[in-house]
Amino acid sequence: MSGVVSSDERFMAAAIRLCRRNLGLTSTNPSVACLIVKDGVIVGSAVTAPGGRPHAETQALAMAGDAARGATAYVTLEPCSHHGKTPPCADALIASGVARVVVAVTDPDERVAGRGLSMLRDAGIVVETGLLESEGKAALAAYLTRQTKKHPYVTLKLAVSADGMLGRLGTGQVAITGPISRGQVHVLRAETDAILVGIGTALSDDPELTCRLPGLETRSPVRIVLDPRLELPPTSKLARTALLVPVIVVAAKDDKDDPAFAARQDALETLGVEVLICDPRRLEALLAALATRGISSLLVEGGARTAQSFLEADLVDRILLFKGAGTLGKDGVASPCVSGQMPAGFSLRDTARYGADILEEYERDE
Ligand code: AOF
Ligand code: ZN
Repeated sequence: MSGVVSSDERFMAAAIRLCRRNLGLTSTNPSVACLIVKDGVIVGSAVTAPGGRPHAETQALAMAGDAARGATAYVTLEPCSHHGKTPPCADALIASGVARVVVAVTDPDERVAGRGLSMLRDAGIVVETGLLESEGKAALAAYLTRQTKKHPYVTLKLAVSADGMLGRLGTGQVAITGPISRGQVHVLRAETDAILVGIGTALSDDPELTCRLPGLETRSPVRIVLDPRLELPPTSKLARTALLVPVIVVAAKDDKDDPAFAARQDALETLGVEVLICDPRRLEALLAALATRGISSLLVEGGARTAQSFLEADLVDRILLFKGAGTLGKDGVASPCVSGQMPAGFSLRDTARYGADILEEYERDE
């Protein structure tokens, strides 16, 4: 490798970084970024607006104004060609007079799927695609997975002690990682549409599962509890905050003949909790149901049994292993996977150090 980075790569890398800003905010729409560059200077830049519209290109072109004429547009996803809630971005790019469009990833949406690129080419614009494609795909993973597989992109997050434990039986939350790692987990929550735990974790830890970083409090994901027998107490933090940040409890059966079940359901629903009847052992069906509600990314945060069941069902796309420096000893609950012994089919993509902790990021092989 020469080590020389072209200016095209630098601008596309900047666009990919920018598009991450609205991850988790654009509903079923991907968070796309567009830079308009004229004579080496960025004259317009934008990311898909919260809610999904306007799209990135029209905003960046509006910022560039006349300077767009003869410029290059860098877009992380192929510009759209369809008349949806907004007119096609390909038409807006053509009308602006840009000379060249560089794209990272083509759009699998069947209304687009290459048509955006051919509209631009037919109008005489130079079009290049596939620049920093794997980085672009990583940023768009949630959207691409929902579009192509009809289920959310699943990230399994595990905080593991140096002796391979996730926590201690019956002692509630145990600090395994430090404050920098915990901040990173809250960023992850902000970027993700939904977060999921099993009822065991909900009962023992009474977690909130919200994003509590200053300024990002409004970006908490939908909170989901796998709760076959509907045991989540109405007094739990999750139930008590359900009107502020949505909570979905997934129960195995709608047992109308069981008055106790019906009473528990009633109590939770009164608090604003949604009870979704879907057998939690059929995770694939649950993920399909979540995707149809527009959930494109899911963060599985525990505990050991829930992690194990997602791994056994082969439904995990990415594993984030936060490794703490301390040990928990013999009363620990063992993690289903530890560094150096990851499930087959996953490869290490990245590592980072957060204070005394190490994060290892594994991705499912294509
Ligand atoms: C772009 N730029 O910034 C985004 C795009 O429901 P609509 O009309 O907003 O269309 C949604 C589709 O638009 C979505 O599936 C994807 O194909 C594209 N998203 N396209 O040109 C953008 N967010
Ligand atoms: Zn568009």
